[in-house]
Amino acid sequence: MSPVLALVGATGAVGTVMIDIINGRSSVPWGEIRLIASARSAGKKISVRGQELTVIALSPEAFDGVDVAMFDVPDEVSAEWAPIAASRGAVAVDNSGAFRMDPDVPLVVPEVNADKIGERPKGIIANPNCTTLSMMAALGALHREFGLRELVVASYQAASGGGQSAIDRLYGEIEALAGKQVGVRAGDVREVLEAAGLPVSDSPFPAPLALNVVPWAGSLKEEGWTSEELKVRNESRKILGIDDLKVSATCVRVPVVTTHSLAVHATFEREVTVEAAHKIFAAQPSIVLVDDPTTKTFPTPVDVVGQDPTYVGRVRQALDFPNTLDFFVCGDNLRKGAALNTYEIAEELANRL
Ligand code: 11C
Repeated sequence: MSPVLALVGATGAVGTVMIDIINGRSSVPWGEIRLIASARSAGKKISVRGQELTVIALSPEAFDGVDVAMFDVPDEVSAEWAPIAASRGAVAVDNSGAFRMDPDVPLVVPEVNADKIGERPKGIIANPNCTTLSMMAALGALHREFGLRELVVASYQAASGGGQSAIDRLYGEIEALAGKQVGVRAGDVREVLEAAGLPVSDSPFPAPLALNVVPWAGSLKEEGWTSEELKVRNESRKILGIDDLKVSATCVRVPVVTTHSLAVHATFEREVTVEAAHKIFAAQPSIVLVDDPTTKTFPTPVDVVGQDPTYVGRVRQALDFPNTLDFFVCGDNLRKGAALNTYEIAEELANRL
């Protein structure tokens, strides 16, 4: 019998992208797709692969008969409900941060560590944070060839990583500032935003995002690091299976709607060349190499948004570090960074059932 797939959080931002991804597949292995959301959204009708499906309310019984349950919900909802889904016989594939660092929960990027999918004593598999995920296909491929030792990254994160309210805030700021000659004196952007009823105190970001960059993502953790920076460090180590990988990350929010970018400085055990890296990137189906410095061809978020692959460019051998490559990656944080990777894990599970 064909397996049953459940999508928890079907009406949320990532859930909506998930349905888009399912609708875009040429074929799917599922005999039934069940849409689950909060009681508030229950009863809503959503078209999935030509069928009008009714969203049902989250309850233990909603998981009966489900083989794979994908969770696109906040951490606390996953923490409570993924174990319930697992206890009802489903494999929970969770896109929240609730289980990522649990030693009994694999953290999976299929093209890097699909072998971990079978090791799931709790019946839960975690999907990484979108910032970490955006560089994993590239780093996994390079690591297999050259042995990764050290990673220094700066992220350029889109507003949508903060959810719909963060997207709305960016659009609101852009509208308030449009046509004004601002950004020329310290404080002038804040003044215009305040006059437009958009004080920074009401923003999901700790500073204006439009016409600006904001070196902060997530919450404050020990010694001045943010949660996002620590996720990049801890999750990279776990996915790549390098416990002692040296990592230093600075996470920055930029006025982009969707698609995270990262400037990566990666040091390997063995000497690397741009030519060898190009070959490795070109051979990886989930990577698109866009790299011609002579024509100033490189990936940028506006050209990558809405697409599945990770885009890689600006590949350079670091001048003063023979074993180090510098490169730039862009990945849609709602697709491969969230919904797509979760769905790829679910499909991999379906193949193994
Ligand atoms: C952001 N990366 O851009 C975050 C959003 O751990 O799944 C995803 C948070 C997470 O703000």
